[in-house]
Amino acid sequence: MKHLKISKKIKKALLEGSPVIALESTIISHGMPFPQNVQTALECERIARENGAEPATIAIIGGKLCVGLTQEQIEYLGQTGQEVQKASRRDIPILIARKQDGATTVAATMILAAMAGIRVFATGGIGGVHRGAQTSMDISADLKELGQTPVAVVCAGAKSILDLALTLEYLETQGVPVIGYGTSELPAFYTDRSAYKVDYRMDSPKEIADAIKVQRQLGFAGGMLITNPIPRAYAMDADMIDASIHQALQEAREQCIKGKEITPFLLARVSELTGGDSLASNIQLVYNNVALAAKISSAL
Ligand code: PSU
Ligand code: MN
Repeated sequence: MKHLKISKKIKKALLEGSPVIALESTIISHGMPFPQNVQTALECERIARENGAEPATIAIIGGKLCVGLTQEQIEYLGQTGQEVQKASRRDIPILIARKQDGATTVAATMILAAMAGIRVFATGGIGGVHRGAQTSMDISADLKELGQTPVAVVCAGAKSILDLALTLEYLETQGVPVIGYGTSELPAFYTDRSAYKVDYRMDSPKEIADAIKVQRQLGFAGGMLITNPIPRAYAMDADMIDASIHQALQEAREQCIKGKEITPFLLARVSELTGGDSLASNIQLVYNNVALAAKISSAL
């Protein structure tokens, strides 16, 4: 494909059929502050390798769909932060035509991963159905992508800045299986449990890999959502995090923050309101997801 640029290492791993996982870049530019964003992104790559998979961090650089970034490119995205465009499905053709840069969301990263032939992807949290979507219609393009692009996404469940019940309903409509790794309760990102149930509990990377294989054999278009609870030691107190989320949501309403700005705004505010505790948890749950994705990819 003309616009696709796969790094040498990733190309080699894919040709040999060895494990590769995708990593997104909006989490670097918009999901965490500098310099923790760069440190986390580089540590994710190390953890992937330690667990047997080659990491392909994905972004759009100078209009090229880059699968596998250099350390310099990761540092550039981290330092530039929110000045880099947050790129979802709709933005890809425009950024290519204009030869611009874009940090890819879960949706856009899935698209580029699928183009390259990567089937497993690790992130922190996915976008979902926002609270109040009944009137705002704010439903992340990540969910529709999960219904149409064959990549399994490992995340820590959905944050309660979202409406978890509506997010699960939407995924059901899109035909996306929601798997709980070692749990039958949907993890809620900062906490390892919620009042909601996943569709299926699976207890080993092999069991998940087998389900992915069957999904491919059937030729189904969509992916799968694997929810991996944050390790207990890093989980936050549910009441304390909920209070911060409520306050951040209130401020977003007062300041009329909407569209693609809302998720980065809420993440940053919750981190400030928890004195950085939520950022520390966020980093740890991402590491945990990268390790699981690498094991699933190896089992494939
Ligand atoms: N949730 C997080 N961290 C993130 C994001 C979500 O905890 O960095 C990012 C991901 O890139 C996700 C995007 O794909 O936000 C969703 O944005 P939106 O809600 O605008 O679709
Ligand atoms: Mn949105």
